[in-house]
Amino acid sequence: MKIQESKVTFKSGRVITKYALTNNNGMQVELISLGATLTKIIVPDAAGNFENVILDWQDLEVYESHPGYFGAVPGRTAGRIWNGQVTINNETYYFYKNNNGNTLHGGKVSFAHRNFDCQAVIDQEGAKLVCSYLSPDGEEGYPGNLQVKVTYILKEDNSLTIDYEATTDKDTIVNLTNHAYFNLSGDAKRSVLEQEVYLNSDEIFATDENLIPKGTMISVDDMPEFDFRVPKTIGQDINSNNEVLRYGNGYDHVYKLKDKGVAAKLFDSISGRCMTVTTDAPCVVVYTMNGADSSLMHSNGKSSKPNYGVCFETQRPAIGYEEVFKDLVLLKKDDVYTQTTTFKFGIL
Ligand code: G6D
Repeated sequence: MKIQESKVTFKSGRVITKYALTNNNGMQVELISLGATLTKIIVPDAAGNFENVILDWQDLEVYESHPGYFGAVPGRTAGRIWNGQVTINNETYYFYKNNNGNTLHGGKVSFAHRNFDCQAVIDQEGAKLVCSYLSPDGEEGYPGNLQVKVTYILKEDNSLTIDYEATTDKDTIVNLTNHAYFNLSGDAKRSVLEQEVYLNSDEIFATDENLIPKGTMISVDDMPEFDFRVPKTIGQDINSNNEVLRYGNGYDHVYKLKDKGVAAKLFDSISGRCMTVTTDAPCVVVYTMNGADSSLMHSNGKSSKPNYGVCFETQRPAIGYEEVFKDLVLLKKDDVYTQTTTFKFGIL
């Protein structure tokens, strides 16, 4: 195991730190302290070619404010909050409305755009990066001083585990995830439309046209476009005229997981790469990058294009109409929020 680190100073004067964690098989994970962001995951294909399997930006300064949250930890609450407000203990808190009159991924300045304090260490578990951030009471409208810790662990079995932990001194809401855009072709040489997905889920949260949960569920038996219980390519149904699919202009929906353990799998038959996602989170948002800013360049030298990445954002549900599901993202004073997710890479 090896860890390298270096400082980068942005034009804004902001100083961030870059990290590269490498295991003894040659798998490499690169991160930056800004947003506790994953910038590269480099794994071999069936022919032994080591290539990056997540989308990252050529210019690191794009990460300072990009609304795609590439590889970052959005927060204080990943996902959406209906009408940008929540009532806790009879007090109503108001958040910045940055998405169709609702709040998305923590509001105006998400955790994705905050610089974390990171410590690198190698121990018996693997190569670790422990990223901490103290979100002050009232930041982005949220109550409570929230101490956040996100730990990335690269292991010798070619897996990357992300452990999330948060504590607060006042009842608040919290919902953390990682917003990496995966593409197993390697250096995003192809779109993800021909890559296959498996999901351990029978139902999605029903939403309105702005992807706000309504409080009910939809069985994938009734909407087979969303059924990934048998692996199928992302492109098979993505352009169907299903109304719910069109709300997201593709997949951008919260799946309720059947149980803890394997949540999802991603396969690329051309490169031979595969990835297994396991989590103790109750849900996963599958997002197929349904829009892109073509003026921006990924590190492969190509401009950003839709459907060149797929996200598996393991998390709790969003807060929907009339604050439905808010109890599932509540964190009481003196309780501890935890979530752990592992991405394990292999060859078909
Ligand atoms: C879009 O609706 C999607 C979100 O789900 C996603 O997280 C974001 O882009 C990056 O707003």
